[in-house]
Amino acid sequence: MTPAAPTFSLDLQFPAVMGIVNVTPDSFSDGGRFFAADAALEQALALVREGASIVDIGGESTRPGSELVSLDEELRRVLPVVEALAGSVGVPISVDTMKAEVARRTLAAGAAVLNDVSALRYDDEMAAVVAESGCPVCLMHMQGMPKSMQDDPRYDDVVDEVLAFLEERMAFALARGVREQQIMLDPGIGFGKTVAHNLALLDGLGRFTALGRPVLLGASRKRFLGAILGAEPSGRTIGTVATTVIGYLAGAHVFRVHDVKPNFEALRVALAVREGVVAP
Ligand code: 7PJ
Repeated sequence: MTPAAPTFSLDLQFPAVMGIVNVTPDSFSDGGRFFAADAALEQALALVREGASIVDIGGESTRPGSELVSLDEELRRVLPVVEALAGSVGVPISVDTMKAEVARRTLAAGAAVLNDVSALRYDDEMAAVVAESGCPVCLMHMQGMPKSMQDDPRYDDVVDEVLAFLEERMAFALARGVREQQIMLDPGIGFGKTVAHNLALLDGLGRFTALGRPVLLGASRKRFLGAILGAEPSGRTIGTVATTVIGYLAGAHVFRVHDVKPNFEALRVALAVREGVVAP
């Protein structure tokens, strides 16, 4: 079967800021799912005003120690939000999911990018959904699964091993009919990694561009920043901006962040320096 034409291709203006839209159970606590979808829409529009050129919607927490949610629950969280955003948010909608059925249903509702933190390993049908839809997909490295991945992560050489993993997942995707142009790659900061592993990956990020595909960096407010700064998540914004600039200079393309405005401003300054791009 010939894959459908992609609704959105990866020839984004790089660097791109991907704004995180949280769809957590808490957002449902005061007023039901309609209001949750409404609040998510407001949040997404605000992120786009601040400079996001993709928004990422996730209904299953993949934070360390978290339990996976059922298909029904994930759909209940994510689908109304994608429906509310599609056609009104003005930028491509990415869905952070490991489940083929969530991918299918949200793509049908107007999502345009899949962000699979399992890199097509969790659900056997995910590769076929990606191949048939033709949509961009992010393949991310994770050692273990969220529930236990921080228990005792070990590597001989974290950069070598994460690179080899992403090469293998890319080959797997291609063998299942995904086209190379659909693929983005992500070292998976915080996913089965100690502070030292995360720092080594950030320091070695330049090596990931050798894989020939856009690199996505997701370091926003993560625990290794707390370990360096002694700060709670809300106090990790400037630390996150530092990772964005480091990532940009190392050749990363997409920056998945909570705080769009400061990260976007830092990227504009970095872009002015490196590319001479000056625009208000
Ligand atoms: C990432 C993600 C990441 C990609 C999360 C959090 C945890 N997807 N989803 N990369 N992190 N591609 O935001 O703290 O780093 S959820």
